[in-house]
Amino acid sequence: MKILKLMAAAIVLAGCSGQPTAHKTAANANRAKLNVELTSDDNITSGHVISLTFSGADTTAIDSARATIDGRKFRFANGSTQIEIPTIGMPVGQKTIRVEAWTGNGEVAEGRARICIKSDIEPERLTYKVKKQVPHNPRYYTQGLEFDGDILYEGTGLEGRSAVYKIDFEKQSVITSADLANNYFGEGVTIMGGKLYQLTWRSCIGFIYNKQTLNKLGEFNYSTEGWGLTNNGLELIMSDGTEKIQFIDTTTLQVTRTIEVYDTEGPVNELNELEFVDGLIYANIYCTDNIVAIDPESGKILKIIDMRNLLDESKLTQRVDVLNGIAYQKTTGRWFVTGKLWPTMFQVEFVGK
Ligand SMILES: [Ca+2]
Repeated sequence: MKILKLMAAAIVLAGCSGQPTAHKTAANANRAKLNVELTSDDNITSGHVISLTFSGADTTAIDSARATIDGRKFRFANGSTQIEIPTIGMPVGQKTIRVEAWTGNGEVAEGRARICIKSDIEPERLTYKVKKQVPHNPRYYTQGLEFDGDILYEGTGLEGRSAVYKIDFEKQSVITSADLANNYFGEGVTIMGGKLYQLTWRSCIGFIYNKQTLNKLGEFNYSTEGWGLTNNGLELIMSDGTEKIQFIDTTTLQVTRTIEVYDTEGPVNELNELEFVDGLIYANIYCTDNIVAIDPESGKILKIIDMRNLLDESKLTQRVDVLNGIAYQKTTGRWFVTGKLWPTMFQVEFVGK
């Protein structure tokens, strides 16, 4: 009978433990280990090829082997312990490559390697022009900003001051609002299917409201911090302060997939307030003047918009915090940007540098 040498060794070792009947089961549960070695760099650019080889098994006993990355499977040529895996079409980010090898009797050996894929796209560099300035309540610690027709919804943070506001944008008047309990720090908001969803920062809980009345309809949970929120009409799209963006099914309220956001240098973290426009996720990056546009499939950054000097702080008498809040009004094609405690909301146009 053909058998992997390491598998045989595992069974022999198990035999020394004095539990003969459990040998096979234990060996199968703890698969024999393959050493997987990258022969290409472990930090590569999207589009390049991952090369790897494995060892640690009797290769003459192996009937077939495959590598799995991001759920995609690549079969090794018969008898080969080397493979080249194209990365075209793969999302960027940290990946685990799993290699499995089978013998004729179905026994398996397994090993893993880690790799990081960076973006191959040099982002378009943009800046802005201010078209108009409108007042913004300087008491609002803006964490979520989104239009629904003529209505602007704004979610605010800080413990004891967190709320969500439904605002008649033209009249600049609050139609209704809902306060969060004092122990919650409000974060991103988004409107989908007649409901408003709101995140909290570190409480791992989100709230669901009727968008008309702001009466609370329910809650949902997540395992990370909550930062920005938007949606693509099908799923909620959420940032958590890292380079990751999670997609949440609104029926099950479970995370369905996650992307990692990278530029050509590496991961871009602290993605904060979000806006989904024309198939791209826009995110302002915490404590910077940058808004980035992200491909929601690959995680690659396609545009970087430099928002430096948007708010002239020299004339301000009150304290302000960082830029946070992007809202695109679909009905008029207007972009608005503001910040935490800013007295002004800016209608802007993004232009080439
Ligand atoms: Ca937004």
